Amino acid sequence: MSSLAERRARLIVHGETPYNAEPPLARLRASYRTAADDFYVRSHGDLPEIDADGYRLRLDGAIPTALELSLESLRSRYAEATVTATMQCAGNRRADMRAVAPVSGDPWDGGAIGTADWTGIRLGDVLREAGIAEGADLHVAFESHDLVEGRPYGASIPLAKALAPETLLAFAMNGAPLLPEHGFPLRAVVPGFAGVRSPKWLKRITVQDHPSDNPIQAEDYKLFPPDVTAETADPARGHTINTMPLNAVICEPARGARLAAGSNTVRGYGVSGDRAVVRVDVSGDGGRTWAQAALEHDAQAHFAWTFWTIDLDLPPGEHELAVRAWDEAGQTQPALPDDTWNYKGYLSAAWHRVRVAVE
Ligand SMILES: Nc1nc2c(c(=O)[nH]1)N[C@H]1C(S)=C(S)[C@@H](COP(=O)(O)O)O[C@H]1N2
Ligand SMILES: [Mo]
Repeated sequence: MSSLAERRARLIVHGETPYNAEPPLARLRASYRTAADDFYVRSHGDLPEIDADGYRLRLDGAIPTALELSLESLRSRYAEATVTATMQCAGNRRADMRAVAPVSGDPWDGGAIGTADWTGIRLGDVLREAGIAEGADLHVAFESHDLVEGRPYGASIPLAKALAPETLLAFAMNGAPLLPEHGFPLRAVVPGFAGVRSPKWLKRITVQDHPSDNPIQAEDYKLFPPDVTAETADPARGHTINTMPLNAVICEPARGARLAAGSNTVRGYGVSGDRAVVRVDVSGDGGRTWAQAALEHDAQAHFAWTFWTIDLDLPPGEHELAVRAWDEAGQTQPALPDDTWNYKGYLSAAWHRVRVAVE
């Protein structure tokens, strides 16, 4: 395994403590499954180092008997499952929103996203075996080993999503044990939901009748209207971000690239929390005219991104490339980041625009 310092050197680092970094977009687009050392890292506190031998996961709350599971007992008691899914931060593409008006948080470009084969066990298997009352209006709260401002990281998901077959307690990514920064030895993977609901370094899972009261759940990762500011925001009135919206990004060419006149290949990804991406339009003239890109999607992977490619014939001059995806409900993305601006810079999903110079 490479060292964290070596992996860090491959990424665009937004912050050292907490450690936050994303891959360059061309490298992200290089493979449908993102290599673990090219996968963005979003952390709110420290990166805990956990000894796998002494590790225990605790399950408690609204289940008949509390459980303590070692990694070994977890692996032997429940069937192994692998899900190919995209993980994406609710702050992905925040930099575009920051161009409209100031926003809080790291200025992520389009790289706070990645796709992997996640292997683990189904959270639903564990909850059902523990005797969960299916169909009850309950929440599954996670608590982790990292500390955020002195308190363990915590977040929750509704019981229905916890029981869904795609939701995992994962110990491996692309066939290898999780890297320390991605949650070793065990993390939740909640496909289709914002990354914040997939806690890393799991310590405890509690079934309860209310969402987690951890600040990460109760205060952060809420969507507010444009007239709300940091001073006026009432967290109780913000919308909890779970399912991620439709989005698309141009990964190549890079912003500001100098290209030769003629045919140029444009590549990127499209993604949607729980609907299929059915069409991707690409424009060479800032959105006045569009052509359809060829799509590449793993048919088995409902919760994974779609790669797209198109050759555009570009005459000499300055051009603005733009992309917008369409989902199976016939919905598409807003044209401008102004349309969905919010002071936290979440869910930035307007047409992605890249200016290039053609000679
Ligand atoms: N324990 C813990 N889990 C966490 C976080 C964290 O800071 N601590 N960050 C969350 C957020 S906001 C995201 S986007 C994903 C990122 O996962 P990754 O770093 O493996 O890409 O992890 C989530 N799980
Ligand atoms: Mo995130």
